[in-house]
Amino acid sequence: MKAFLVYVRDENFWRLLPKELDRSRSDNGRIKVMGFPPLGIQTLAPVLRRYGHTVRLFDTCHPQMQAEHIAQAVAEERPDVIGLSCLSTTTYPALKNLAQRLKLGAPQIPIIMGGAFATMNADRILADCPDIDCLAVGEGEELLPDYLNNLDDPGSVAGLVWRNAAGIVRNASRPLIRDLNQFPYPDRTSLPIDYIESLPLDVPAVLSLDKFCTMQTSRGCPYSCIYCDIPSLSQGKWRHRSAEHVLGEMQQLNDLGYRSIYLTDDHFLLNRKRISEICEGIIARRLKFRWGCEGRVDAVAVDQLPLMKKANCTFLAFGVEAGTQRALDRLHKKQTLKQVEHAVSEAKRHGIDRVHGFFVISSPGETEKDILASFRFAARLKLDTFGFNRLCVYRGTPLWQEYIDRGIIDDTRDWHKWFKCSDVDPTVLPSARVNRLRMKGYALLFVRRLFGRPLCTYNLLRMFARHMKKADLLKLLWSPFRRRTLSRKPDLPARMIELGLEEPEKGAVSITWTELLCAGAAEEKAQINASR
Ligand code: B12
Ligand code: SF4
Repeated sequence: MKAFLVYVRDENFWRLLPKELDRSRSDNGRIKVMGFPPLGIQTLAPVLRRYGHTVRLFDTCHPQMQAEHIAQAVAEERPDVIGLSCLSTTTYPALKNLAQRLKLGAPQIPIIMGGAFATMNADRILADCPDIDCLAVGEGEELLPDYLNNLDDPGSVAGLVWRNAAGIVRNASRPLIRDLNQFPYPDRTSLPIDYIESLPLDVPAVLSLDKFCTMQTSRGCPYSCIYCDIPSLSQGKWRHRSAEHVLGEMQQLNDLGYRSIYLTDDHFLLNRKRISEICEGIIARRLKFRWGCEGRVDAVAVDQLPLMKKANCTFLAFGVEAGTQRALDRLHKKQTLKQVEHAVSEAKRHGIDRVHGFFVISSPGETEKDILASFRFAARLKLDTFGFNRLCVYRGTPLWQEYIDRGIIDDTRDWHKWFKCSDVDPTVLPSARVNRLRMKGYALLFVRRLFGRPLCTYNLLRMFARHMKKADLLKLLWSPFRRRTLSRKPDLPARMIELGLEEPEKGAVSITWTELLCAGAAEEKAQINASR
């Protein structure tokens, strides 16, 4: 069988490398894109090939892989199946347009959609989009080959949601894959694209021009932060590939010339023994790339940091999230400010080049004081880089469910949307105020950084300046103070639209006794911590 696998991009998270930054000597016909590779379809392609199928990959960031080109390739090559993949809610409109275009040209070729958003919303997508024939719920490595083998009998494919004459059918669910070591390594060569290590920002912030790719060594996370989809996607479990299997892939990447690797694991830092086996393997094999990963501050195997540094881990990103214990508790983060401080300072002490902090502001109940406290906390930490995003809510997260329970979201009408909490939740500061506070916070942070850690700031700017035009560097520095314009703004919930509201109604929520008591306890805890 022949399958086309298409990764549909969200235009806010990639851009072509500007010509003047392209220093490669040879024009090998590959284009250069600032963005992460489409690891989902890269993972699925070799699995299908192992079963004897032919696969062609598309990534819509390529100028020759736009809807019209894919439609033309479909018409010429007549694949047996088209698989569409996207990550998040934000890409659904683009994916729907593409499905419509492809269906129009080849109505008889089945279109199957997969990915995190598809997994969370399978039935609704099928009801909403007649051009998609079926949805893959969960991991695709076993499901997709099974589907290709049973095109005439979709009812037999566990994990598939599909349509028959009677309506939408949800087959029995497919269990999570137990043995992640059984699959071939992802195909990183057949797409004619070099992915450039960069920050997905609205200015071209190139980090290096070394050969770069992503890799996944484990899946899932056992925690349950209220804004995160991972616990439901991974059913609260953390599964991992063996160190040996991971090292085999790393060796392959090393031999292919990759010199920078980013681990997209939800939580890489969970198992000390595994971290040390991987690091020791990298050192023993003399692998030449540098690598980075994300993790929680409480689980950071602090005693592994020297080994990680020795194994050339140069980037660590922590989910810091907030600078008050009250906000951390409200987010169900299950970490303390002390743990944050400890993890960040240990990472710097052991020589990790760049330590990044992810922060969210404007979470439910957060006050102006709390938000500014987060910026002050960030300024105190030895972080090299940081990002302060406004908290957003996506379907499948505990916060989405809370908003349904509180009457803010109508799941039947709002399922395909995402919201900034400050746009919809009456217990969150209004968006305009949050934006002003964010600018104030950034200004505070910059001043403190500039005067408090001038050498570190200089080195950081030098790193960016290596691959960026001066004008872009200035734009980057200025960007926190500018209004970021996403090409697609978040919607408002159906109920607010009906009522003609542009801002949530203040005082519309009733706070329960439990919430009151918990908030009190958290406050107290923060004070105890502060007094130590
Ligand atoms: C790396 C990453 C990013 C990278 C982008 C990577 C890229 N390729 O462009 C960056 C940092 C840019 C990013 C940005 C965003 N992300 Co993100 N991201 C991730 C992360 C951590 C890992 C993705 C990954 O590499 N997975 C590894 C591959 C192997 O898995 P996969 O793609 O899911 O594919 C498997 C299955 O889904 C399935 N499958 C996939 N496609 C298909 C197709 C078919 C036909 C079939 C049958 C099966 C199938 O099979 C594959 C193998 O099992 C996920 C979390 C996660 N664990 O999924 C969040 C995640 C997908 N991101 C999320 C979000 C919200 C975003 C943003 C909106 C955040 C923001 N506001 O800035 C943006 C939107 C980006 C976009 N739409 O392009 C949410 C999505 C929630 C939702 N309901 O929409 C997730 C789940 C994180 C979370 N904490 O909840 N992200
Ligand atoms: S935010 Fe991080 S720690 Fe929290 S549930 Fe998601 S992956 Fe786990």
